[in-house]
Formats: sequence, structure tokens, C-alpha cells
Amino acid sequence: MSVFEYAPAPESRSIVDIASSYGLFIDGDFVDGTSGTSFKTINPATEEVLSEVSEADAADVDRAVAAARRAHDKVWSTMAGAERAKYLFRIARIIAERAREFAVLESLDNGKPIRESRDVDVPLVAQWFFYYAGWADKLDHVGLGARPRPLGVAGQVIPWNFPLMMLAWKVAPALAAGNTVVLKPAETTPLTALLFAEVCQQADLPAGVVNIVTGAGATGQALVEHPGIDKVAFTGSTAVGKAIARSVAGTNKQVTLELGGKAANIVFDDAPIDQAVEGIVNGIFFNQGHVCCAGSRLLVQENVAEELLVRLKARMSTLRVGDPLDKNTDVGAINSREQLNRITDLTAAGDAEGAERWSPECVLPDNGFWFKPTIFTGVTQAHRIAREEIFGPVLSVLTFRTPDEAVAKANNTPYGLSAGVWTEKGSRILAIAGQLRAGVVWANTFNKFDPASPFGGYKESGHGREGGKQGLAAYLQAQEGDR
Ligand code: TAP
Repeated sequence: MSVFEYAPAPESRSIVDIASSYGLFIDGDFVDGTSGTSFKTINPATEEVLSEVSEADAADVDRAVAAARRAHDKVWSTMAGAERAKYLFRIARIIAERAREFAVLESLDNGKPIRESRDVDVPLVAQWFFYYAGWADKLDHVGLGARPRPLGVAGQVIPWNFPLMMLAWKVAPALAAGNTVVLKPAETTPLTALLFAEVCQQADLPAGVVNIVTGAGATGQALVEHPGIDKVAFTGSTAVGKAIARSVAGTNKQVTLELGGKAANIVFDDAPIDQAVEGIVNGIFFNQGHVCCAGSRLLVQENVAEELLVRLKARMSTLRVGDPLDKNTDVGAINSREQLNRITDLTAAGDAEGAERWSPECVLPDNGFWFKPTIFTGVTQAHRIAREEIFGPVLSVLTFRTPDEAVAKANNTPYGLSAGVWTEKGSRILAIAGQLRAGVVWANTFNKFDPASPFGGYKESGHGREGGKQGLAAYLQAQEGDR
């Protein structure tokens, strides 16, 4: 299929004002880190250095936790829910007002297409704050009895794939419930969290309610192991999630873990094929496949596999890979060299194990980190690319003959975060969805998110739910007499 020539349509980056360096956001102010060390954050599409960011050490984490504790005890937990709601509404409104600035900054620091940061990430972030603002004065209805109490100080650690959205998923329910937070963004994507700190100042949020400590894994470890926090909320890899679970075992800390996934996207022979192809493309190429719930395993019924693959390849040939700030771009840059190496290694394992690789023709930029949208056919359950999370724009295609076989293959994974079912029969959707061990099952769609809908995993995808009142309950405890 030929692709139309499009003139470049770059979004202007003049709307963002990136400082040459950033400190830590502690107790309502930007402050220098104790150690004086910093790290660079780069644009993964060009490798241009965007800024130098302070690296928080254990002493800084200690300062941030102390500030959060003071704010919790003296201001935030004692404030009426309706008053806390006003701050959350104000934050939501400011994010909506500054949406373009956030979208451009997210695309610069993360590499995701502006089409996604502008139309998906940032609108969902505002929605998350609006949604939880609405809950702040209704905590009696969460299901924990009358006047449930906040847990205290939450230590929150988030990954690089949806930097601002993961911040919103963590901060909004925590604040609505009366907790204060210390959040560590990922090392490669700290900038939108630091812009969010400015929003907290703009909203006059009381000092210490939100604290942001930038750094790498060691900063995250110092935060989750700090004895002064009451709740750990982590999103990231299963390996780090297991280490955190071990470190909090035997303490009084509550913990929620949102970890990896290897979702099956199941297409039955009665599915509307073109619609399914769109869903498959959205499922695995959205955000370069850096999505925990990505539909990274396509299970297609054998009698329609050939036809579906022809149409899928034709559709993939129209995907535009390149400048994340170009409004025509569908697939942006891989977030880091490290992640690119991981994708390259795992796909090499796919070749070595005998699967057949296919990518559309596309010219990749000379600088930056890029990977062509890729599918592997002839994949079996034993292949590493069918079992391990690639976290990149790579789809493993398997086939099945019967519904039972589809369910058995879909569930044959250590993960259990999400799944997709494509069929015209409502009864089949319900029957299959009920048998899938996945926290979210999408039917005739994929990668849809809503703040009212709980999200989370089974097995090695973690435990606990974010979103909905379940996500709020994870930041609350019942009064003594109600337990
Ligand atoms: P990780 O390496 O686990 O990093 C996640 C966060 O934890 C980062 O902020 C990281 O800091 C920090 N960290 C690293 N080592 C730590 C330690 N020992 N103690 C405390 N914090 C530590 O994952 P990633 O590569 O950033 O993200 C990709 C993974 O996240 C994928 O497996 C994906 O499936 C999963 N993910 C899951 C979800 C949900 S909702 N289930 C959503 C998004 C991503 P640095 O970045 O500075 O190393």
C-alpha cells in the first residue's frame, strides 16, 4: 500500500521553557540536593541534553519524608475533604489550561508522539485529578465504614513510559484520601513531574503535601525503605517489584505494585477483521509498545490468520515512524539506549529460536533511539518472545483452533494484567473474559483507560488496584471500631 507524502507538521516547542538545571521539590520549594550530584535527561529522539537534574540521596529523601509528615499531620489529613477537593480541582484545571505545554514536554523527554501525549496522556491526567477531586468529600462511600482515615505518607515510584499519567494515577487518589506524598519519577523522564511541582505551587497547595525527589534506582530504594513512610505505591518492572515486596515484608507499610504484562489479544474468526487490525495496531504500537498492558501476543484463530496478517501488514506499512513532535507521527522514539538494547536482544532471540520477523519499509532517523514496528510469525509458546515482556513495538503472533485453546494459551504466562477479545458474539465475549486471568479484559477495543475503572494485575503483574474507588481504598484505613 502506498503512503501519502505528508508535509512535516511539527508542533512548536517554544511553548515549553526548560531550565538548564532543576533541584528537588521539597516542602513547597525547589532546593539543592545534599550531595550536589546531578544527571542529564535527554531527548531520546535526538540525544540532545534537555536539562541537568539533581540526584536525591538518602538525606534528601529523609528531608522530603519529614516535610510530607509535617504536612500530613498539621494540614492535609485534618482538612475537610471538600477543601482538599478544591485543591485537586484547581490542579486539574491548571493541567487542562497548560495541556499543550505538558504534551510537548512529555514528548520531548519521553519520545512519545505528540498525537498521543496531546490526545491521550494529558487529557487522562486532568481527568484523573477531576475524578478524585470528586471523591475527596465522599470517603464514607468507599466501603471502609464512616470517616475512613488516610494511611499517612505515601512513597511513590513510577516508570518512564507514561511519566505524567503514572504521576496522576499515584498522586490524585493519595491526596483525595488525605495522604501526603513523596514521589520519585524515572531517571530518564523527570521533566513533567518537575513541571507538575510548579503546578502545585501555582495551585497554592500547602507546602509538603507533594514532594518530588529525582534520581535513579538508589533514590527509589531509599524512598521505599524509609521507615517514615506508611504506604509504598510502585509501578515498574516485576524484578524491582519483587525486591520492594521483600523490603517491606515485616513492616507496617501498605503496598500496591503495578508490574509487567504479556497480554493476549485474541481474535476469533467472526471478528470484524479491519476493526481488529486497528485494535491490534493500537494494542502494540501505541506508545512504541512501552505499555505494561500492551497486546504483545496476538492469538488469532487459524482459519483467518492468513487474511488477517495480510491486512495487518498493509496497515503497518502506513505507520509513520519519526519525529515525536510531528503531528503526523504514529510511532516515536524508544525511550532510552538501554531499552533499545533490550528490545534488540529479545528480538534477536526470536530470530535465533526460528520465528519469522517482518517489518514495513521505513527510514529511521540517524540520531536517537529507534525500532521499526515489527511482527514475528511462527511463534510458539516456548519462544522467549512469547513469554518475556519486550516492552517495545514488537508483536508475537500465535494461532489457535478452539476457544479452549485460546484461553489456555492466553493464560499460559506468569503475568495477568490485561487481555483483548475480538468477536461479534456478546455471549462469547462474556464466556471468554470470565476465563481469562487478567485484571482488565477489553472487548472489541484495546488500551482504553478511565479513572472510574480499576486497573491492576494477577500473578506477577502485581497486586492492588489503581483507579475507581478501589484505587482510593488503597490509600485509606477504616476507623478502629469499623475494622
Ligand atoms: P523499573 O526499572 O522497575 O523502574 C521503575 C521505577 O523504579 C523507576 O523510577 C526506577 O528508577 C525505580 N527503581 C529502580 N530500581 C529500584 C529499586 N531497587 N527500588 C525502588 N525503585 C527502583 O521499570 P522501568 O524499566 O522503568 O519500567 C518498565 C516496567 O514497568 C515494565 O516491566 C512495565 O510493564 C512496567 N509498568 C507497569 C505498569 C503497570 S500499571 N502495571 C505501568 C507502566 C510500566 P530509574 O528509572 O531511575 O531506574
